[in-house]
Amino acid sequence: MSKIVFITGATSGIGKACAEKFAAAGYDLIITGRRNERLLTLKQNLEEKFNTKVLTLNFNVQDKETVFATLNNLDDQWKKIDVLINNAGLSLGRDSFLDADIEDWDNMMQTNVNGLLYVTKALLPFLIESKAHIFNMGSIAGKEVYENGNVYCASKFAVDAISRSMRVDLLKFGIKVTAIHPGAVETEFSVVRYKGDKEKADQVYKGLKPLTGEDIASIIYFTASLPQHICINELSVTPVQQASTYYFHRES
Ligand code: NDP
Ligand code: 8X3
Repeated sequence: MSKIVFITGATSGIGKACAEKFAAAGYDLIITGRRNERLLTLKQNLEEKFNTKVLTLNFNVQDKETVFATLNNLDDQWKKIDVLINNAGLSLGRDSFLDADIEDWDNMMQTNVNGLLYVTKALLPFLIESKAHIFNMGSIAGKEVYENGNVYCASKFAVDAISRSMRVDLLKFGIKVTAIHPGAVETEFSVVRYKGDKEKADQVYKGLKPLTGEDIASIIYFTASLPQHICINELSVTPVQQASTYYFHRES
């Protein structure tokens, strides 16, 4: 029987790259996101290319009732989840405390923190049963704050704290918990953050060779493939031209 990976936010960027990586390695997949057409296209491509089984679940991770209703009703064949990748997340705006939009703050906290909690809590009986490996997508923004990063940073500090707590509370079940803390990864992240302003988004990666979703997917796959007795608790990973959320060595 193939192993099963459950990936939130698989419609783009890191989550999509994880889906491709794990499918290529023979996993069956449960992929989620709000953009259903993208999920269906990805399912079709992965099934054709890798002859793997893919279940798509189309929900907003903020929607507690739907998350629990959907995940509590998973068909038996999909319950033995070996790897959960809590990846869905976003940043909205890069404004000071004074100027930031409170709706953006709510959206980030409800997605990056509440969404991750809902999905994990709903799946927990299955994860315990299969001694799963949980990956939580943090950020270097969850390790140090930067100017105008305020609530995005707070949401990722929360992911860091939640990952540590999960590791302690789930220790007795043999569950592994790995927090991944990337620096600059070129995905749709900055286009979302700057609300479609592609020019502003491109500036984030100017003069840099940023990480790709595939880079992070390879790291996650490697970490998930280690022997059962080894757990990498957390990984901080940046492009070689980035030392922190603030220090970059850009080529002009
Ligand atoms: P993308 O914008 O490319 O992908 C984000 C994914 O999250 C999409 O699949 C999106 O799917 C999903 N998502 C967002 N909001 C929701 C929601 N409310 N419900 C369900 N799914 C949602 O960005 P990345 O791949 O870069 O981001 C993935 C994770 O990595 C995020 O948690 C981000 O914070 C983190 N990260 C990114 C870094 C970067 O530089 N790119 C660096 C550090 C961390 P859909 O819109 O279809 O719902
Ligand atoms: C994304 C990395 O530095 O843009 O989490 O916040 S950063």
